[in-house]
Amino acid sequence: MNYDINEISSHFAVEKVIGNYGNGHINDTYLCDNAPRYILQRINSNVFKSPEEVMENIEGVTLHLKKKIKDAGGDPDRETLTVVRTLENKNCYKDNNGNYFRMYRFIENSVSYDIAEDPILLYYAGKAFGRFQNMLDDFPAENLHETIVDFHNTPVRVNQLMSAIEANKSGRLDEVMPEVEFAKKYTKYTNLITDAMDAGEVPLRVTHNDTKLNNILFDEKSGEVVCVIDLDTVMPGSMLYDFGDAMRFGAASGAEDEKDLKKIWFDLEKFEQFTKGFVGEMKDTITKKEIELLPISVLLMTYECGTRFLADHINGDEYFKIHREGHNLDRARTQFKLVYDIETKLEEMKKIVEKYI
Ligand code: ADP
Ligand code: GN1
Ligand code: MG
Repeated sequence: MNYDINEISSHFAVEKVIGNYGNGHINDTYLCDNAPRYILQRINSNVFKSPEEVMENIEGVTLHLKKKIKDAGGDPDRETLTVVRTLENKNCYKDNNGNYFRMYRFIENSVSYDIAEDPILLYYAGKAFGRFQNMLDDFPAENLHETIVDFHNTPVRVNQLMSAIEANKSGRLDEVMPEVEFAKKYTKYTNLITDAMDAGEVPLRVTHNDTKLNNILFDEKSGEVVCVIDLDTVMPGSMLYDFGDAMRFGAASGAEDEKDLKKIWFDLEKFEQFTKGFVGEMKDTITKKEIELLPISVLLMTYECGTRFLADHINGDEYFKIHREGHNLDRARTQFKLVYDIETKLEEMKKIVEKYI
């Protein structure tokens, strides 16, 4: 760490940084325990090559959302993020070592979940991500920077895995041959979403692109959704990315890094709850092709995430934060176990989708 976080927070006129916060895999997140409280983050510039563009997107998107929330009679300070500007009136602070920092108001009386014990949380999450897309359906997509190019382009992600295998930078390839074989076996699905998008059958929308359950804050008391957070990857994309990625994480029976794979399967009850919430919100604009691809999008986004974890393990853990040896490999294994299970449940998933259309 080549910065003093207390010195950094002084550029936002905020004191008392009390330490790391949350379970994100990308940014360094700190809590500032003032009254009011704040979240201070170092933006991961290995992942986001242009942090200024990330912040331009976030300011544009949150201003748009605040207006929509206000018009609907909601609380714009609680139902979306609020960027705190620096003393120099900038949306982030760049230090002399090239680190970028930003600050948000802390959303009080809220919790985020890594696993949903109660499937009803998935219903609220589905509604929230559907509503999020709806509120952005008139946001000018041409104003958005592509913060990570080809973020959910599954064929590109598979190619990145193949390059990692070829380079074998960490020398770990020999130990992961079963996972590599699994990844290769499933390439038959790789192009399904990108082909439908290229053919104009699946529309480009403004999407969140990182719809993990822990990127939603729930009200501590009522259990309902307060706010969708982690807006770094809001970009033009497909609704299928948001649906599939949310289910990859939210409908898993266990943690993303669970070592005991017997505890990992795809939970259809959670899938049903989320589908009910999401499709309910999106029913006015969802297309026939999107409906058809909803179940397979879950398999694809889970497969894609598995290939990313596996590639990162083979590359020597350059991208995702890890907290133990083999962490990315454990994550890849849960994703592949889920892919295997989802494949057997596609027909049932189709029936569930049809119920809510
Ligand atoms: P990452 O990109 O690393 O996942 P996030 O922006 O998702 O970073 O933040 C990490 C965690 O910090 C979130 O999962 C959430 O628990 C917490 N968090 C982030 N922003 C806020 C906020 N404004 N108010 C309360 N908690 C927050
Ligand atoms: C990362 O930032 P976080 O932890 O919410 C990643 C997602 C992955 C996810 C896997 C910018 O999400 O794409 O699906 O980890 N975000 C980025 O848990 O790469
Ligand atoms: Mg996050």
